[in-house]
Amino acid sequence: MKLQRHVENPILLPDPTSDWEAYNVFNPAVIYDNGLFKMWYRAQGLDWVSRVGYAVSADGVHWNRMRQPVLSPHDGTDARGVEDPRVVKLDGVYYMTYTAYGPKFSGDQPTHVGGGILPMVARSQNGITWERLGPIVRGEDNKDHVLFPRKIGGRYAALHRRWPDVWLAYSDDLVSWPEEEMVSLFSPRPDNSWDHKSVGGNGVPIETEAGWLTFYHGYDKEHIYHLGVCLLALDDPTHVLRRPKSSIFWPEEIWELRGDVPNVVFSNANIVVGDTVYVYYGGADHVIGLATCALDELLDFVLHAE
Ligand code: BMA
Repeated sequence: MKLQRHVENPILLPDPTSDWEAYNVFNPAVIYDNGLFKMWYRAQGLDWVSRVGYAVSADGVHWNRMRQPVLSPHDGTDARGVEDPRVVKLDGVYYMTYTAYGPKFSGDQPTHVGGGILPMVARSQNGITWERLGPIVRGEDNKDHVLFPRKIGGRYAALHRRWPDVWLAYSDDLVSWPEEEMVSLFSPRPDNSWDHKSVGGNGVPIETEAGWLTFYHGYDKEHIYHLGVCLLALDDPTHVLRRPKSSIFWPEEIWELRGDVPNVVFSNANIVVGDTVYVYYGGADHVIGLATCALDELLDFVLHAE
């Protein structure tokens, strides 16, 4: 099982005429909303600070982008950038999870704890103006957080990456995420496999009858990023039902092997349109690609592969 690259890849490139997205565009969130593909993507320009740009498309391949970013650093906690958006629409409201990158903070005090990142949640009525709700947790190396597309047991749920594992967290209001309820789901695999060194969640988990079809990324000791899938129980996603050993995507094209960071395919979006899964990803932290597969083939793989 392997995702198929789109023939028009890469589908979004940096814009040399724009100061904020001149160098890199990568790691986009995408949703399919009222017949329109909507993309929020990470961009870096002349100051190397990450911002989030916005683009729309009728076919998921050709995009019209806004001239200005829709999310930019706003205070000391994200002075070095807002990174890796993941977006879901819940009850008519857009929610974005993204990584705020700033100086190293613990609580309100600069410190050496936590790598200087905060796993943030924001909300928007129109996808363009965003209100920040705050981080899931503070003072630790935590990112790759993504909301489930509906409440589970009456509560909001999110995957997050508390290094080196993928974890689950619950919340009543998307602001408070009780520590007592945080649970580790899975770890890097203890052999020489593709996800041996690090793992993290990708796009919004896909609800199927068999469980939450969940994309994740990992890398090995050579630091080559792969994408894989697992299946989490619908009512209790802390229960990992299946986690096939082989990955389903890895860098092969020149723009995935070489760019700003080599050997990276990094996805924040795996959406289902019709019977097809569209996986959007950053290639080498530099450009954006699209790869697809049939949903039923992927389900067959996650259910039956070794
Ligand atoms: C991760 C994230 C991604 C990036 C990847 C490879 O830690 O920061 O944004 O694509 O590294 O550089």
